[in-house]
Amino acid sequence: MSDTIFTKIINREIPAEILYEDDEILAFSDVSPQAPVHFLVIPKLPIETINDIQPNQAELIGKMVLTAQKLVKEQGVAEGGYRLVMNCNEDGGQTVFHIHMHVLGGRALSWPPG
Ligand code: DGP
Repeated sequence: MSDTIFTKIINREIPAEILYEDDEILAFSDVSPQAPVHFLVIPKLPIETINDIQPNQAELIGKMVLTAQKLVKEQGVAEGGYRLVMNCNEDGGQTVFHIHMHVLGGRALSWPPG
């Protein structure tokens, strides 16, 4: 798999507003925010799509959710509510082929999506 823009963010080759980092996970603000709070949680491991997640990566995916949970508290939107979104492939609207969880909050979000 060729590097995506997210590998460049992990490697600090391009700047991003980093909110959290450990050995396996990175979280940073989305460059094109769709809500007052909009950040991305990614694994450092470059898994292309949700379709490519393996059973032995279940803990890693769980850590993405727990990272989102920690950060929404810090950002003050945990109680008001928020949304976690993972887009997959063309119909899902995926544009960066390194899995990522969008975390959106800070306003009422419409449902269903368009
Ligand atoms: P998706 O459409 O689900 O693949 O979302 C990709 C998101 O990545 C999109 O909301 C914009 C964000 N994004 C793309 N390029 C960059 C970048 O260079 N920096 C940051 N911070 N976010 C980016």
